[in-house]
Amino acid sequence: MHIEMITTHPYQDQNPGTSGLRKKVKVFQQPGYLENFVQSIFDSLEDFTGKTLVLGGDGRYFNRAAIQIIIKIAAANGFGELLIGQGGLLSTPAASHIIRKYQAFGGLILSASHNPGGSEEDFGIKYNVGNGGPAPEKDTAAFYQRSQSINAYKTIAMADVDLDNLGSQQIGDLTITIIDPVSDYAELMQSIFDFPLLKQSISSGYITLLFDAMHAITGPYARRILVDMLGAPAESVINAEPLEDFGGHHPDPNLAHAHELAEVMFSDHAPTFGAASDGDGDRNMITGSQIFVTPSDSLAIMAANAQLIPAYSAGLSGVARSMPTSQAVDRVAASYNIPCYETPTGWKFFGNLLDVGKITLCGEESFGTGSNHVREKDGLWAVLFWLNLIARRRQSVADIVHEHWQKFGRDIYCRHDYEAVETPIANAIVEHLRAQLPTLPGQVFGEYTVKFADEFCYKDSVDGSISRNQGIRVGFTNGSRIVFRLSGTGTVGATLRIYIERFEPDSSRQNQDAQVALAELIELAEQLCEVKKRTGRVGPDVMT
Ligand code: VG1
Ligand code: CO
Repeated sequence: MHIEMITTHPYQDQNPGTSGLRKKVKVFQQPGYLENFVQSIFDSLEDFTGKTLVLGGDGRYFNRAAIQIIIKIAAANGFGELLIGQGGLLSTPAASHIIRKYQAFGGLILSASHNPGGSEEDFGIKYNVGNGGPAPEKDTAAFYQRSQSINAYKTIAMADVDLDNLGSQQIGDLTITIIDPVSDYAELMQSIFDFPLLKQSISSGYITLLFDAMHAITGPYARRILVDMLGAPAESVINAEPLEDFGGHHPDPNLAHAHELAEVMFSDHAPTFGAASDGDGDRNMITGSQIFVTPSDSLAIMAANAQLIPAYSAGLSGVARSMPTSQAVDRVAASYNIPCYETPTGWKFFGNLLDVGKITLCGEESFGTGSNHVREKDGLWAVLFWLNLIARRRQSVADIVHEHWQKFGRDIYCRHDYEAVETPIANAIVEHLRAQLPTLPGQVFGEYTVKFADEFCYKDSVDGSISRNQGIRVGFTNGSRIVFRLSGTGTVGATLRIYIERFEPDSSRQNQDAQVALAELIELAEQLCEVKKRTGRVGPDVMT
């Protein structure tokens, strides 16, 4: 194997965000761009000679080309084995599981998640460490630092690898194995959930379901698990063929983007259960006939019912949620007397808590839930969790949700996103909010009195690391909250996210529409941040 050193010049914009480096495909196609970033990662890691690297992505445009480039760089850098999903495909949770199961050194996951794909759209790359989870901030900071001064990368001259046929081949000291992307993951799901019960519930017609794979990675996973293993009719999985451009849509599982599913679920021929996942398979949207379950509620309901699921029958050690996620799960944790941790946005902050067993379940308001079975959020896992719940409780999704609210109260919740805001305007909004923080506590706005106003700073209770500036919080004396933060996954301008919640303990008032119930807080959020005033916009681009 002849190793070549290729001279390169650094790019200054390779700072990973909430979940890896995400840019337009055209940016990644610049000479040496992908190569630099991959070499910067390898330069920052130690002692991986002869070890295993997992490689796969969500199948979007540039996935295959990127994998061929990475194979050669990994070979030149001395890895001993590459495990690559057939066709270059691996969902994010499956990649996490494969890293763990085969005790790999780490993995590279190619995805821009829910962002659109295609030659003019987005691409992304993320490094996951040996526990199967996203690299912690100290690592991503090191990758970025290295990328700013890199002047050469290592590669080898070799023919492209056939990604479509299963099996191993040897290139010098490197073994390259093409693996089935689904089977290890399907086996894991079988070990967590009650498959015989699910099969019986589905084949008897007690549960009817519709799963929208949004032409993204979960198509093959959903077909194998829901159709082949659990006996759902083939037409229960729609948009199951992964496409490089996701059929021209955003593979983003919310009511706006998964509208095909939403229409069916709110029609008079809705099945019992409907769900969707995103580009890389780590997000989930849960619906039932005539009902949408907010991700924050979904997390709380999962926590409250975990003991009905075989893998969690012994109970939960603790739970965690990202800071902007509603406090619904906190109420469950308090009633079960287990700890509840509040972490910054992004799955990497759950890793330590899961590793040391402080938590079993965790989730985010952004359609992400997961557990200690892997170190990523997991879309199909959440789907199976809900199916298992419905089968065990023999109740509709709506009944499960309403009963939960009656017992714990409802945290009425919404998120408003203002996308592609000019960066200077977005930064000015944050500065403006920051400047108000010291004067807000004690101020009264209608029925809301500010209890605290701060910028979230997280101290990891396992390794003591500190992450500052993780979003601006305004909390009120009645438990309501408004949170503002800038997205770390976008590729155009800045996205301002506004998260709003209010607790409603009175069951006669729990069935209100969230936008109506939160109208006063939504207005107050505008008063505080002035996003409409400063951008001239009339409303958010996306509401979830
Ligand atoms: C968003 C979500 C965050 C999630 C992240 C990655 O980040 O808010 O909760 O962990 O996406 O999800 P941000 O910084 O844009 O708010 V995924 O499915 O893109 O890997
Ligand atoms: Co995703």
